[in-house]
Order: sequence, then structure tokens, then C-alpha cells
Amino acid sequence: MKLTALGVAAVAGSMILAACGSTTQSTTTSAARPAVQAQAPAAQAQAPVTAPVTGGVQTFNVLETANTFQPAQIAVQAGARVRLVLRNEDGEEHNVVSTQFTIPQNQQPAGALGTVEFAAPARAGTYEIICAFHTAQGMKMRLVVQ
Ligand SMILES: [Cu+2]
Repeated sequence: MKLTALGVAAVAGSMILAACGSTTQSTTTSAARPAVQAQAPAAQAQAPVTAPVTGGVQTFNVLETANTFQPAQIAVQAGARVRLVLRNEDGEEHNVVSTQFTIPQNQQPAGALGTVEFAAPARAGTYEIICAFHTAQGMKMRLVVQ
């Protein structure tokens, strides 16, 4: 009788230990995964898109879609010649202007592909490019001058 009771207690004890061990492991694993997944998209959204200097020009393909610019953030070298190839996917006209530096007059009618070239500001910093028609809708792009 005593031996049997001890045996049961020993088995029960090892089951509790095993249960504790597996619970700890699965909790650690499931907690780590969402943290990694949450960080990846945020890092991608914040990184400005860059482009190589080809023939003295940095060229960016930009979509004008649903009153947004995509990418919404580009990085260029100070004073660089910058070319934007703008594809308007919307049913209304867009353009790119800045109140902080000079961009030649341009417009992209609905569904059109247009190109505009300008000199990036000589001073490093963050500048704003906007669509004059959709300022109220927040249609803007960040120009990071490095
Ligand atoms: Cu617009």
C-alpha cells in the first residue's frame, strides 16, 4: 500500500514537471513571434527608397494612386539631379510641387505617364513634395536629402 502510494505520487510529480516545462516553452515561442512580425512592416514603411546615380541622374518610378504617392518617401543626394517618372492610376489629374524648392511645372492627366526633373536642394534635410490638387487629401511625398 505505501509503495503504491509513493509510486502514484512520483508519477504525478513528474507529470506536473513535464507540464510546466512544455507550458513555459510554448509561451516563450508564441510571445516572440508576434513581436518580430510587428517590427518588420514598420521598418519597411519608414525606410526611404533610394536610386543609383545613372548618367548624373537619380530616377524614381512613382505611382499616383488613390490620391497617394508610392513610394511616399525617397532619398536623394544633396544637389543631385532627380527624375520622377510618374504614373497616374487615378481618374483625375495629379502633379508634383514644393513650397520649399523649385520643381518645374508639370501635370499628369488621369491615366497618364509623365516625367519631371529637378535639382534636389543643396542642404541635407527632409522636404515635402505635394500634389497641388489634393493637398487637402494629404497627397504628399517626403524627399530626404542626404
Ligand atoms: Cu493629386
